[in-house]
Amino acid sequence: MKGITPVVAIILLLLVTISIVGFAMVFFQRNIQQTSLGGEQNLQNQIASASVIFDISSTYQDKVYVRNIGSGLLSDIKFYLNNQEMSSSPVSVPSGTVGEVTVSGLVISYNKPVVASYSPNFGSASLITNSVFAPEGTGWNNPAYAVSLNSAGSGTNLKIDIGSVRNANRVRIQADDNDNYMIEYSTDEFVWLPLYSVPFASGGGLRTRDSGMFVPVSARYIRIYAVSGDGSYSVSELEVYVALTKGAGTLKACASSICKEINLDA
Ligand SMILES: [Ca+2]
Ligand SMILES: [Ca+2]
Repeated sequence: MKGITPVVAIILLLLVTISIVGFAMVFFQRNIQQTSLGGEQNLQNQIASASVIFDISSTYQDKVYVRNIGSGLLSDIKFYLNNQEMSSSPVSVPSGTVGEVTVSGLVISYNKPVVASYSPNFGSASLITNSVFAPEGTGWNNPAYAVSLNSAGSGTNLKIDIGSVRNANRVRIQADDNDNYMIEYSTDEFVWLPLYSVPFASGGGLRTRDSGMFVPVSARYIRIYAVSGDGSYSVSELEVYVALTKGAGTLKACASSICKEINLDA
């Protein structure tokens, strides 16, 4: 083969070598940059988490008190009750202070069995614990959302079994607007005590009423019946909230991958 002289071959070889070395240098440089960036990020994360030191000092009903014993501002905490995440109010606790956080959203009635003491004219009893509220103002007799209470009086009731005795401190109910209902609680299904007298509402159709916080009661069974109104009664949801008191289980708070737990039953 005559085409390529040794000199040209050497030049070609040199060019190939130079370009390989060049590519390799660019490649390694990028990797080194990425590695050092990653290292810096890790270090920053470590410093951030090292400055987050806190503990749960106490709880009351729906309030959690967290003490910031770290050097930085304590924010962005998540709360869990028995590993179920709760929603919570924004937190901003300066170093060396105790901050109050309101937690909510922990409903103990979801998907719990409901027994009707009668045969509903429309809807099914389980609709009141399926965690679905109708759009406000939905027709009172819409069977996709509401179950009828065929008449007034405690004998015509819907009864929820929470499954064990829990500390309830709030109920939220959606029911026909122009009626008064009674919610009662029991530990044994025999002795019933008043929990919340559901007031009349306005606006028409299914409307939500909220008891707000009350002093926790021990309850396993919750029942609702109509007291008075226009004779047309229905309920679409009944939420029972748990209080952060003895019997509630384990409360966990997590911030910057550090978690603290307290056993409320202890
Ligand atoms: Ca519902
Ligand atoms: Ca009504």
